[in-house]
Amino acid sequence: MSGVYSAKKRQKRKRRDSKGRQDRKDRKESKDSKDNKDRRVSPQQGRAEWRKIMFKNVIVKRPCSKITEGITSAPELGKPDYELALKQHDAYIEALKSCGVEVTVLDADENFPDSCFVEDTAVLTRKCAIITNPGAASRNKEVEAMIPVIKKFFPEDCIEYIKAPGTLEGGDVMMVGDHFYVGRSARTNEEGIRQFIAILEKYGLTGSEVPLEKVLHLKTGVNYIENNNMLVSGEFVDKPDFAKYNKYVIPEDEAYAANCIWMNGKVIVPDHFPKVAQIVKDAGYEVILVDTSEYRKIDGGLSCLSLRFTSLL
Ligand code: CIR
Repeated sequence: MSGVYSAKKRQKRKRRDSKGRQDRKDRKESKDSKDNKDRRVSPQQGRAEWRKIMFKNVIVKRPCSKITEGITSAPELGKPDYELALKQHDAYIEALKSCGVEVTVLDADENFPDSCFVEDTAVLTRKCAIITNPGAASRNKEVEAMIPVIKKFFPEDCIEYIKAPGTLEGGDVMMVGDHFYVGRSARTNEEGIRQFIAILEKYGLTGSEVPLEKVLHLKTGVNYIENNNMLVSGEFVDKPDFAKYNKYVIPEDEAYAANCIWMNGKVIVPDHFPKVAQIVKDAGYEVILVDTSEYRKIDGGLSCLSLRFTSLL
C-alpha cells in the first residue's frame, strides 16, 4: 500500500517539477522577448528620444593651411589639398545647418595643423563641459583657444578639466544618453579615464572604459546614431560592451565611414561610401552626404570636425 502511495506521490511530484520547469522556461522566454522588445524602439518613441536630446549648437574651426602637416597614419593617401579641404568644410557647415543647429565657426589657427578637429578638445554633455588634455603632444595646447569659446556656452562652475598626467581626446568618447564610453587608446590613458568618469559621476552621469586595439580613437570604429542603433566596424563588432544595441556592421572596405554623425534625426555620412549610406538609409534615417576625402588623409572623420551640444547658458 505504501509502495503504491509513494509511486503516485513520485508521479505527482514529477508532474509538478516538470510544470515548474516549464513555467520557469515560459517566464524566461517571455522576459527575453520583453527584453528584446524593450530594445526595439518604435518610430514614435524614436522621435520623442530625438527631441529629448536635440542638439542646438555646433562649434567648428576652419582648417589652416598647415593642414598638410597634420598627423597621419596613412601617408600613402597623400597630403590634403588645402583649397579642397576648405570647400569640404563649407559643405560640412551647410550640412550641419540643415539639421537645425546654430553653427559657431572659429577662425583657423596656423599654429596647430590638426586644430580643425575640435572634437578632441572637449566633451560637451547636457550637464557639464569637460576640457580634455590631448595625448598628442603637437595638439595638446589646442585646448587653450577652446576654453574661452566653451565659456560662452557653459557656466564656469560647470566646466571641468582633465589634468596631467591624465590624457584624453574627445574622439575617444562616445555618448549614449547619459552614459559615456571611453576608449583607452594611444591618446587617452588610464588616469585620463579615471578623472573623466569621476567628473561624469559628480554630475549624475556614468562612463565606462573600452580598451582599443587598432584604431586611433573609439569613434574611428564605432558610432551611436540614437534609437539604440550603433554602427560598428572591425574590433568593435563583437565587443561585449555593445552587445545590447542594434548593431549595424560596417563592411571592412568601407570601415572609414563607420564615423558618421547623428544630427537631430538625420545622419551625416561620408560621401563615396555607398554601402554605409545604404545601411544607414535602411535603418530608417535621412542621409546627408559630405565629402571628407582631404581630412581622411590625416586620419580625420566627420565627428572629429565638430562639437555638437546644447548650450547651458
Ligand atoms: C590626429 O591624429 O590627431 C588628427 N590627424 C586626426 C584627429 C581625428 N580626430 C578624431 O577622430 N576625433
